[in-house]
Amino acid sequence: MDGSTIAALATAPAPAGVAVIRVSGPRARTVLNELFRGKKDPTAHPRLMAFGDIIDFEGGSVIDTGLAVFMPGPWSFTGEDVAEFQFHGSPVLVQRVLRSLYAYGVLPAPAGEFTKRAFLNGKLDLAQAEAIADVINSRSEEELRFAGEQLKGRLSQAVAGIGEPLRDALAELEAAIDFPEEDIEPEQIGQVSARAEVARAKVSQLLATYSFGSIVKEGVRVLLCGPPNAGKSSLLNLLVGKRKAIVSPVSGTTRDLIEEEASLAGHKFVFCDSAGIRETADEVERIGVELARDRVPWADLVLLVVDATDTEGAWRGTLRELQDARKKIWLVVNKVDLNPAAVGAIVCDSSVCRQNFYISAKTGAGIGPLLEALVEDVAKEMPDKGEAGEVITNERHRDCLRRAEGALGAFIDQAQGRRVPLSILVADLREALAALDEIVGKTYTEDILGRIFSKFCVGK
Ligand SMILES: Nc1nc2c(ncn2[C@@H]2O[C@H](COP(=O)(O)OP(=O)(O)O)[C@@H](O)[C@H]2O)c(=O)[nH]1
Ligand SMILES: [Mg+2]
Repeated sequence: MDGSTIAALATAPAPAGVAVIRVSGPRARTVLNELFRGKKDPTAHPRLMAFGDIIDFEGGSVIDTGLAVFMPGPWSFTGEDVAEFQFHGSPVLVQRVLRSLYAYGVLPAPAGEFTKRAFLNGKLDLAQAEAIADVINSRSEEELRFAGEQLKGRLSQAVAGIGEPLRDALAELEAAIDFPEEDIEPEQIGQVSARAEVARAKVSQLLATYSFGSIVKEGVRVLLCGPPNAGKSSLLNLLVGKRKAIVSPVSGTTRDLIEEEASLAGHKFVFCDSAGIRETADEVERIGVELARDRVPWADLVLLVVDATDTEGAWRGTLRELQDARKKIWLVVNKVDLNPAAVGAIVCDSSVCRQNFYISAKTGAGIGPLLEALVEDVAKEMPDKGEAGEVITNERHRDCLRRAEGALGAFIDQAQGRRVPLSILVADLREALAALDEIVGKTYTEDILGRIFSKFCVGK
């Protein structure tokens, strides 16, 4: 921190009932003295709202009437002196108040700067700071629940619980290096190794929650794939409940990838429509087909949409491609209104496609079972609502845990035969701990902080 005083709009930048501007830093107190005039002096009554006029620093006119509050550090969110103004939520007023603050010498707060200062002042750890962004950005109940738990420190405690026994073990081994004349007993190594085993198992357990965690956060990714004109775009529109993709009898209409989020029974899904896969001379369509192929690895589930009137089975080639990519595939036979005989006749072996559906995107027939199956499929992966343990939803955390897992594995391997010098053993243990410490920010670099906080919104 550079001792600067910063300000930003904390509420959304749009007309609203109220706007909140937050100021943090050593000059927050004098900001209130100079730019707020009320019956009561907010700095004399910390944490109590005062009513009065917000003053323009240049010219001294009244910008608006509103509320001001002073929260002295270190008992504030950032740990610094904080002032907040509440006034009428007009973007024009917001600009005027901010301009006045800047004229007074307060600096515009970069994205995430308030939370970054809170972290640097020890008000919360790094995983909790990240959880604030997750809480703000959560778009489903499920997502909010996990972000809330992380904000309360649940993940941090779990990580600390894994690290503490290792820290003690490391201290013992380091002591043995410092006094090489007191040779370390093999039993002692064995004990440390046992502790490392326990830690590694817990790390693996946490890592295993990531696939589920990312589904909660990112949504289940469903790719609609298949020959041109099968009805992929029609189905996408039905799934997301709006006209998102162009539907047309002209085959090869969809060229771009069309992505749309939808919530089904409280679970987040991302559906992606793509160009029909076929050989084509049309340059633009060919690029579309390429995009569709490149999108396959992205998908958690591929809906292979085929036309009920297509008796040639031209889609079987695409199916083989998907199989090679080891994807979870469901066959969706569309347009059964045109060819009811296709029901049960056009099939995909259950060893290849997990499920077969027969629908009409035109009449809506068969859509219900497809939607139910989608929801059921995610619900299967959800832990019990009541006792969800710690869940990893953040890629950075996964990366740290993977490194910890690797280092612990190396330590355990090496310790077994005691084939390597103690100093190398100790290095592995240190690395594992450092990786765990990174999760909560016990160790960090400016680079890591930059990456995390730049994703925040301004004013948080
Ligand atoms: N009869 C009938 N026509 C359909 C059905 N689904 C789509 N279509 C028509 O098939 C054509 C191609 O549909 P579209 O969704 O653009 O297919 P895409 O190329 O796979 O995206 C359009 O004319 C649609 O109106 C269906 O279930 N029944
Ligand atoms: Mg289309």
